[in-house]
Amino acid sequence: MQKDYTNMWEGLGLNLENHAGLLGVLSDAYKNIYLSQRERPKGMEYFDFVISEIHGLRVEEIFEAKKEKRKIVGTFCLYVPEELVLAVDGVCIGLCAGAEVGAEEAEKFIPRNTCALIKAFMGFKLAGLCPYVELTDLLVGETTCDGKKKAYEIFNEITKKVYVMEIPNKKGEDGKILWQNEVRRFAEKLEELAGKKIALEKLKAASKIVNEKRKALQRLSFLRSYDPAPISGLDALLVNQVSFYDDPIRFTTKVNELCEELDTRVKSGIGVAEKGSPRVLISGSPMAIPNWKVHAIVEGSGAVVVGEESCVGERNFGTLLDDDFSSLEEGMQKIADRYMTINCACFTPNEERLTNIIDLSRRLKVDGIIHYAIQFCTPYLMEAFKVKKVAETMGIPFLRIETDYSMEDIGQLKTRIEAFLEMIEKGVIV
Ligand code: BJ8
Repeated sequence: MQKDYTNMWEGLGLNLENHAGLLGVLSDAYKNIYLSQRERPKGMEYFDFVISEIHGLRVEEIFEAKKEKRKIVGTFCLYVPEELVLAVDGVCIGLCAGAEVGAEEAEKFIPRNTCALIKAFMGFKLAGLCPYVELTDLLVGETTCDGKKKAYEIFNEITKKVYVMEIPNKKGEDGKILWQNEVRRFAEKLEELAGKKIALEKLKAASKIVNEKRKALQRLSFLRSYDPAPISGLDALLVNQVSFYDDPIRFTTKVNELCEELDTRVKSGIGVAEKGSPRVLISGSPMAIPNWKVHAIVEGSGAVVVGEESCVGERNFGTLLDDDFSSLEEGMQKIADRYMTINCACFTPNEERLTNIIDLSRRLKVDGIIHYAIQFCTPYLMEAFKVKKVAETMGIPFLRIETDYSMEDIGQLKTRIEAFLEMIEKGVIV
């Protein structure tokens, strides 16, 4: 029997009717997509529980953290250094949303042809659906794509708590200097917010926590290179999605426990799909909860997703921070360096992303690459053409998908994906 959180949601000013509708849709989708999978690892029970409490237990924990005077920092992008938030005893919550709710509300403030991810974070707030955004003390935006940059101006008018980090467009020396200064400026902002200075020991401890989380996610990613794959792409995607808002220490423990179970499965040759099933890499725009559409179609068609070259995936954990530093200045420098290794399509040039796709395709023994871009996401739509060339050079079949959060195109996507998988099975390169 689940606890009744109505009073808490009401206290946060949520629209109870809209909110009940959202939780109902989410719960149905979860049952249909997740709980119907076969051969799920037992370790996924924790993540099922986290989703069943998506606006419950974790929100309560954050309430408790606030009572202890800890600051809650909401983010929308991988470039925001989590280590710095933890170093002032803050709580870092990723706020991107993957559902088409509140879009109508959002369109009163931003154009219709804005990407679904931006519409969703605006819409969730405007329709009174997100307890997390209400609990935040600071919302951190960033100058990545044009849509986000401009949306944050409007979001600040609505929430009055947006702080924007400037991200350079290029990774040359000037860009790096700009970014180092931005990391220091963000640290100062957090110190001011929390009313405390970042101590070296705190920064080192925070760096270790975040690195351990990355290592656990790397471990999960490596396990997906086995055939048969010991875990479905849907489940691995969920773990990655949860990484953005769960308590980082508990999350790391649970991912490592899951990986231990997967180790055993690998040794016994147990998988979620037949050995030899087509192995797909999804590459492109991020997929926030509950955006499970493409994975569900691919895996429902008999293939297995073995990796996500995405911010909800490899771009989030691919590089560790060098946490061997002995002064605050050195720590800041290393943090800035680590975050500059993220290969977002907002950078030009962004050749490192292509190199990463080649490496991933080899390591995960990929049979096909599906490039996924959210409609109106110009950076990833543009880069899809370069990714296609890379796939062609490697002799890997390639499919480019452009979609949003709606379910209207499911039939059409299913037809295209099934045809693509058939081509993989026949060994045709497109
Ligand atoms: S580091 S991918 S999280 S910016 S989907 S809002 S890019 S139009 S989310 Fe991103 Fe940071 Fe880059 Fe990752 Fe714009 Fe595209 Fe929308 Fe996007």
